[in-house]
Amino acid sequence: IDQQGCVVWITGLSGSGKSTLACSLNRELHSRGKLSYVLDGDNVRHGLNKNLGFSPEDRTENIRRVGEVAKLFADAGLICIASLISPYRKDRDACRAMLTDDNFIEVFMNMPLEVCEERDPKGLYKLARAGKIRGTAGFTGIDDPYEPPLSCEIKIEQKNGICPTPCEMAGQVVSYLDENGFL
Ligand code: GGZ
Repeated sequence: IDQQGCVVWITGLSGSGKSTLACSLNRELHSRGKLSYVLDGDNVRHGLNKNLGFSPEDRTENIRRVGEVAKLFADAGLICIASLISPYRKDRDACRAMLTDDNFIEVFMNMPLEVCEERDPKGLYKLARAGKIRGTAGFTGIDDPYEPPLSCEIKIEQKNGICPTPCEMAGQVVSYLDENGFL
């Protein structure tokens, strides 16, 4: 195999476009004949992490487990795309520390809360604003913190108030991977 594995770690608020980017990027990589695999928070929480909720401790454990699995994929030579809110900086940094620094590519979905809340694909922000999210944990961005990266490899953001398309977002990551010898 001549493929150098890595982890593309996508972090950001609910509704910021993480899963959309992950899916678009995965498809683009496959079309280029590259092996990749998506670990999405929402999916992983149905299986591997079904015993975890949204308390700070559970989010930390969620990120830790996904980081370990992502590392295994990268060791196997795949491009592993992890898309989770991963709200706490120390948890993302711990995942970075599991890998060779160059092999951890942090992608920050720098979308304003208002944009994410306006999209509200699952109606969760509305529930959160109404104080109707089950359990004791807060909802990220509303009553639970999101700590943006201090330095990240890639930032996805609006230009002149316009959000990039899934294709443009994937293109940005593909360019980075290409320039850094992962393709
Ligand atoms: C944040 C929540 C919560 C709370 C349910 N806070 O946008 P979604 O709906 O489809 O994806 C979100 C998902 C977050 O899972 P992660 O594993 O990515 O989170 S973390 O990294 O913080 O562990 C959201 C939904 O679950 N969801 N309750 N209280 N998001």
